[in-house]
Amino acid sequence: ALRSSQQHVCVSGRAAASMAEEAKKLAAYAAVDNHVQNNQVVGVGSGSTIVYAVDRLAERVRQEKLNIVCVPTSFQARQLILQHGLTLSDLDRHPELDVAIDGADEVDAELTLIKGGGGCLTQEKIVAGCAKHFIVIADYRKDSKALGQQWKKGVPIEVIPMAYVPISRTIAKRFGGEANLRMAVSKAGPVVTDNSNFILDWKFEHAQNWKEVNTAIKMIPGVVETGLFVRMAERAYFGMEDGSVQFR
Ligand code: ABF
Repeated sequence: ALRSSQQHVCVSGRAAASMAEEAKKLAAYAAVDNHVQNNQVVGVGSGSTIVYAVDRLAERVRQEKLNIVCVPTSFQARQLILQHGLTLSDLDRHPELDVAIDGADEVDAELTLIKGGGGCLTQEKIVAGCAKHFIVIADYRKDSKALGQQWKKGVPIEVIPMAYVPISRTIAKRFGGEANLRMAVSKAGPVVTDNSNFILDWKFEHAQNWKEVNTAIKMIPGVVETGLFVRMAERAYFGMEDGSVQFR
């Protein structure tokens, strides 16, 4: 009996995972098809959902002979752009982007985002901030009424390594909850970002005025950037369990 119930859990776990992958793909394709046009500069986000967006971009470049230039938000994004034979650029050459497309860890009703589960929040925020339109792609599990309902790991905050203890204490004292140093999976040391910094994950206790909190945390000496994206996203596409795509 034990074995059969374990098998059941395993099979339904696999089915859920493949449903989520399909949902990511639906959202990514919808964003690329609705927001990317010929002769554009496109910001390329990080994570697993963006992989489908880059697939679709490459497909459209091949099929429609689109002339587009891509600006990456991470080492991963850079590799994806190169592996797909897309044109790689940077903010020196293209400081203004037509559109940036990226994933998120959670998206609330106002399109406030938690990002940075993958540790690339600073570059992601810079690139999104340089784009005329910032479009989010996600599966149904990221869709939330209020931040913290879906993403339980807290708000990622990139910090200068020497300051992680005082920053963590200041955040807990002023805003409640706790801010913990993100450790590598091996637990041998902290996660180090593409910018050679550390990440704190702030587990907040209750809803906040995210605009104010974001500004206040950024003012703490040693904070590089927060994973709170307030009033930046113009639209979010969600791939749904039933195979549809919703947006807001
Ligand atoms: C990045 O990738 C991050 O800001 C966010 O943490 C994550 C989303 O990843 P996925 O698409 O794998 O859910 O965009």
